[in-house]
Amino acid sequence: MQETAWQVSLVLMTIIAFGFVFVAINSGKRIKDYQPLVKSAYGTRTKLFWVLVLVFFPVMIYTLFDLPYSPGHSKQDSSAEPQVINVTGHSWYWQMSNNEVTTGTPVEINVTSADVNHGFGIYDTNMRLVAQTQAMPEYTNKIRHTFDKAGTYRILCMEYCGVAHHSMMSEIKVININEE
Ligand SMILES: [Cu+2]
Repeated sequence: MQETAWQVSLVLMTIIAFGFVFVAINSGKRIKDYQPLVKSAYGTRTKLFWVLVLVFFPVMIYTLFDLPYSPGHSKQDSSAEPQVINVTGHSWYWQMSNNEVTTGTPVEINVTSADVNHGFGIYDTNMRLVAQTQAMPEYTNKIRHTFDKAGTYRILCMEYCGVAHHSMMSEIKVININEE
């Protein structure tokens, strides 16, 4: 899967590179009378703008209420002593102070980066996003999440950060507190 992603990326990068070369070669040529073309293109652009506004604004409003992860600051969380994981994103791996937590107690995750921006996303066993934040250099973002279900949760990078972005994977093992 990762190999396929890498090969597809390479092919797409090559196509884009050819596109740039094509434009560079043809940029010297002049089209004599392009005024009518400009007029119709501007007309299309205005129409497209309003179509995008009318279609995507309601979609945005509707989907905002149905975020696939919890907002993270629920009241029941605030009293208990949290389990802490400190995370640093590197190109291209996650450095984590701890990979094992238990269900029922909030987990406080402090996320930062050693180099460029990364996206720290936690996915459950069905690959559904449960929590996420940005990993930023010289800044620490905090997320608080209480795991209800035991299992191996996957960490994926959610922000394109370079050629080996797809290999930025890690795991958090969540153990059921009653089985301890
Ligand atoms: Cu990335």
